[in-house]
Amino acid sequence: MKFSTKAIHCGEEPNLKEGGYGDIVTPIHLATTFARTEIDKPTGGYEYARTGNPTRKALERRLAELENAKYGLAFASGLAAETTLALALLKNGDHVIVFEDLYGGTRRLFDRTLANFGLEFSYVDATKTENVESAIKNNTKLIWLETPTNPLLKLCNIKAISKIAKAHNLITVVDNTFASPYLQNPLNLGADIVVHSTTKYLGGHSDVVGGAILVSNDELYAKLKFNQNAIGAVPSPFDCFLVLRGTKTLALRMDRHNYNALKLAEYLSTHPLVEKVNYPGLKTHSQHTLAKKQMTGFGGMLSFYVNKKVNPKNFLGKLKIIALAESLGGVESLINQPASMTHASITKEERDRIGITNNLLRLSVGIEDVEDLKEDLEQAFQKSKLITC
Ligand code: P1T
Repeated sequence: MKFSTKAIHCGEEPNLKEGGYGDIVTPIHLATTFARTEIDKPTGGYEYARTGNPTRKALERRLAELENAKYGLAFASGLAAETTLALALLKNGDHVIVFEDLYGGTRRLFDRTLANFGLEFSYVDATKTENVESAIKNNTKLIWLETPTNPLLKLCNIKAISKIAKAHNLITVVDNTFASPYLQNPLNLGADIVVHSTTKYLGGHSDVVGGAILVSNDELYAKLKFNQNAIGAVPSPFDCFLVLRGTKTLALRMDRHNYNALKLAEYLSTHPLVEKVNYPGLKTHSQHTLAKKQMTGFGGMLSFYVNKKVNPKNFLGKLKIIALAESLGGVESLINQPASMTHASITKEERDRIGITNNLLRLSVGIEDVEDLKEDLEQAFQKSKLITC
């Protein structure tokens, strides 16, 4: 079955058997508990809704299919998924190698919460595979990658890094939120685990917060599944329904996100008020060849540095269609200043070192008419241009 068909049908086949209603969409099962006729025979396999419920099961099966995984696990947020993963697979004294450019909230979770439990994190520039290999220590257990990264749209070579990880018996995790499973499937490239913030492209409409873990290894799954229930950071049935609904149009939406983002990246890259554009679809992107190899499209996210002739704060205030807001991956275009918003929890020194400066703006390109988006950006540039004599 091809992606678009799987995205509509997998996980919610209508129940046409005796007693079923043939619902074409999965019902929102609100029951917190499930009655049984005998003590050791849960009806339909469900006992208590934190442990599992039919709406969540439908979502978990669908997400697993979309990532070519054997198993799917849904969570209350992307960070809930990440926390559960870390607590399930790591213990006091373990070391994790992390791609240094990544969502600020993930870094905050690692440095300010999980580090208190004796986990050690090293941040490396994983655009160069050899940097990952040379960071491996005796206590390294896991490699954490985001690709493309948030907010600089850098890539790392999933296949090459996963190969190194396997040789050292390490687990490779890829946060695939920016690409979505439509554009990239890390498990096919050798990664062990995929993480998603389903709040973004999978939900797609900025109306639900959620997360997911996709995995094929039985042993890793057993630990993750146990901790999904033990920790309990699970999504509500209504939230599962919203993400399930979102996935049905993922392929259509991503095609438009790709198209619009490339158009805007091209427009911005020749703009006299723009210093640099980060978008893997541009031929000038230093990893364009890798992007073509490991992705089937370049996605809806881009970031750019405005030059000294524009005050970024004024520019953001002049936009009319594109909303100034955190988050990404919805049908509507959103813009943000990572240094003061999504990545504010990283120290200024570290932000400057990585390249997250005040003139960096991140654009989540929506699926509106791209001409309207271009006009919106242009009028904001003109109104925020500093007049120099
Ligand atoms: O917000 P939440 O569903 O908990 O997901 C966290 C998360 C994980 N991974 C990536 C790559 C992310 O971008 C995020 C959340 N990011 C934003 C809210 C943002 O505006 O970048």
